[in-house]
Amino acid sequence: MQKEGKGKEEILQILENKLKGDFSYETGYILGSMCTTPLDFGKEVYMKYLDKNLGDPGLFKATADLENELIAEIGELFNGKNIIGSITTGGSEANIVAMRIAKKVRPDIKNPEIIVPASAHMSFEKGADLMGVRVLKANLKDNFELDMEHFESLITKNTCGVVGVAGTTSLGLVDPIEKIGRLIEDKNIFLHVDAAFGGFVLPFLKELGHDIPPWDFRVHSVCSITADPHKMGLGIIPSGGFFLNDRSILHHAGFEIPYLAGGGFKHFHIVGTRPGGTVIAFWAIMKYLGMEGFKKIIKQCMDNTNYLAKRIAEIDGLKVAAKSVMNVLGITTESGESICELDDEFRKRKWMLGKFTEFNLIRVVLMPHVLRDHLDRFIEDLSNIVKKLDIS
Ligand code: 0PR
Repeated sequence: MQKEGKGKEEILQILENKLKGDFSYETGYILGSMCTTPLDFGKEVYMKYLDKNLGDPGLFKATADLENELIAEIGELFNGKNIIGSITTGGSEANIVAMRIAKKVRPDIKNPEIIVPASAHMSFEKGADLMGVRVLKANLKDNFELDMEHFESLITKNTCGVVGVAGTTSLGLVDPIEKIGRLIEDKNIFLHVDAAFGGFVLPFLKELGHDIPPWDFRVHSVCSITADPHKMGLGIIPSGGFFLNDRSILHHAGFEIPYLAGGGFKHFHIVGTRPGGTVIAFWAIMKYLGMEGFKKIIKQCMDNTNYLAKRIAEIDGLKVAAKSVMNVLGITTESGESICELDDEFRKRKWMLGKFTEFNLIRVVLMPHVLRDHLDRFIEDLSNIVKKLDIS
């Protein structure tokens, strides 16, 4: 560390230079990210309240109340009643919290197992590693749908939890949550839905008239949901969400910090100190956009998704991996040839996409920062790459 402090202008200039290597959303090159730039109004609100610490709800009781109000409102959006939960650092933390609860509510199981679809996010493996739970993966069929027979065959007396994904990381597909619910009925098994991405897409798609099978608390057996503000909620990075339908679980499985907030306050968080600013910002974003605001954003994203799908269909040698349900699109080769070289070529041209080698697809996420103009540039490059690599 240097002895004397530098001037603000100088520091800002140094930072500007040092951070030049980062990609920025507005260029359109970030085409495979599930995050986007937060809504401007959200940033404004966040800046105003960034010193609030929800790790100590004794000091910031009003912010804690606001968080509960926000959770309840989102819970209603997910067709639940009296939903509790918290804004987390992201979907990974929310999924790990869910896994911990699934294990905790079944102390009778000595070797607990949680069944997840093969498409489930890495966070379930992290959780398994951290808490000594085995994660069993249910196969997908050739069309990327969950193989329900295989899923069912994995359920045993060791199963403490099952997971369905509403908006898979690779393709944005939605698992048949009702069917999963039926498999575990009356079995005292915890059902968690990972809607980290889809949580702030599906309710608005439904309002836009899309046929969306029940995936949320409308499905009786669903116990908890992950849904992230920092993905399609346009919230501050990082902010995820965990939503639970049974308050009584908090009393016997919540952590208690006896010296804080006068004691008696229980929570599920993994972290201690927690931002209040991200919570307040998302409360404000929801008030500001309302149902109509979110619908408009999702419609634009879906229009772009359909546009890209149409343009891909025009290119010989390539196809979409599956019909998009939401604003995620997989590109694969018609012949089954590997997409790895394709991804390398994209990266050389600065297009940042997601490469899923296990499914042989490249993921495009049509986030709100992606514009038609970016897509036209992308398609032009794509056509040239296909020619160069002689994909047919
Ligand atoms: N569940 C699902 C279905 C997800 O897709 C993700 C992350 C998570 C949980 C975990 O969420 P957090 O990353 O908030 O903990 N999905 C993105 C992905 O893996 C995360 C991401 C976001 C990656 C932005 C890159 C990026 O630029 O693609």
